[in-house]
Amino acid sequence: MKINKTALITGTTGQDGSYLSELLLEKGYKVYGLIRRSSVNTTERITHLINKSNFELIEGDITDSACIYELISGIKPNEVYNLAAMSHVGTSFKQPVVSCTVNAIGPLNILEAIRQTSPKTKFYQASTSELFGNTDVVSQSEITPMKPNSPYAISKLYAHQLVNLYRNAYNVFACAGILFNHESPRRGENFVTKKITKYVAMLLNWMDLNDGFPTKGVDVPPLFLGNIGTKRDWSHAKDMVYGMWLMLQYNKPDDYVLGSGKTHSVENFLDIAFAGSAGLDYKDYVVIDKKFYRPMDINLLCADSSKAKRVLGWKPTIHFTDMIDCMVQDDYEKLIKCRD
Ligand code: NAP
Ligand code: F7E
Repeated sequence: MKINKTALITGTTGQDGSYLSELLLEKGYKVYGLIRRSSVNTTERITHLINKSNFELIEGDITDSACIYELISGIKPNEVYNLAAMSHVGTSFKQPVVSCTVNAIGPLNILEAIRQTSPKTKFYQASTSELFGNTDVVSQSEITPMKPNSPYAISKLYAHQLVNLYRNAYNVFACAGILFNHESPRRGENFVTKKITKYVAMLLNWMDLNDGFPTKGVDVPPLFLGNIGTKRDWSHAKDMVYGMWLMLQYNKPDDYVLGSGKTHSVENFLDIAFAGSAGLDYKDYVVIDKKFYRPMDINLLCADSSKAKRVLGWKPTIHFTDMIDCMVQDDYEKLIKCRD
């Protein structure tokens, strides 16, 4: 396949980075994936890409300005997608300095390297619906006032504002995708959706191997969760990475909200995963544990993606319940493989 563009993806080993790498490789890009040094293997989500000729992993860390400067001035990629982050909101309350360094200084390092050494490089920043905080606006769009209420969101607001600054002051083609929650079988283990689908898969596996239904605390441990009353706008990560790519293909840089426009509580998610996939009542298995509550949380998020639809032609294609089904199914298949 003819290679027509080069892209650098930070956060390649993460959920979105793995899907975006796949998408860009399919489109004929040469993809450079930034990977940070680790004492354990972090390439589980991209194992299937590692031997592809157009895919190259480069060791580095976005908090290291020297490393990022050398990388961007050396490759001068057509596009940079900054997906690297300390992405867990709950953890950001416990590690505020790390969250700030990675999520705010990281993108600053990248934008400065672009400005100084590769000004034609297009830049995508992973902004977030967390920027809105607890808002009175029913459906949040690009013009909704931002009231971030976690160290994660505050660090992301800094990066979001940088995108605006570099676009207006230096003419860098910089876009921010204000993405609402998105999930997939590749979702990180300590996000609420993945905790739930993994647990349901474990119950299904138990039922395959035993007669009847498992009893909490006897046959299986409970599922410990925090605040299940909050509401989120959930989409599939595959739809979202396509939207990221569309933003950088449009003829002018801008910010876009991406989300489904539908909101569900964590309790709804639980209901569908337990009843829909296993015919079980989540109340028989879930224990609320204050340990998973946050000092501040967002009660309700719901996207207004009409701009992305109108300008980019973007819309989500994977339905909420189908996404839950495929997450449970994937977790279940992983357990079946372990049986032999
Ligand atoms: P994720 O699965 O947690 O992936 C984060 C990635 O960042 C991992 O590859 C991680 O590497 C890497 N990383 C962390 N610190 C780094 C550093 N200092 N230098 C280089 N790489 C570093 O996150 P995700 O769900 O794919 O989300 C992608 C981006 O979108 C994040 O910026 C997130 O904040 C944002 N976002 C996500 C959502 C969502 O619902 N998923 C919604 C809105 C915005 P390791 O593998 O080594 O940990
Ligand atoms: O929490 C509640 C929790 O951690 C969702 C990130 O990708 O999306 C994500 O952030 C809700 C919250 O995602 C547990 O309190 C209850 O109200 O899955 P989450 P998040 O905080 O919405 C945004 C858009 C991002 O940008 C982030 O990077 O579920 N909840 N019980 C729980 N949450 C977790 N993690 N664990 C629980 O046991």
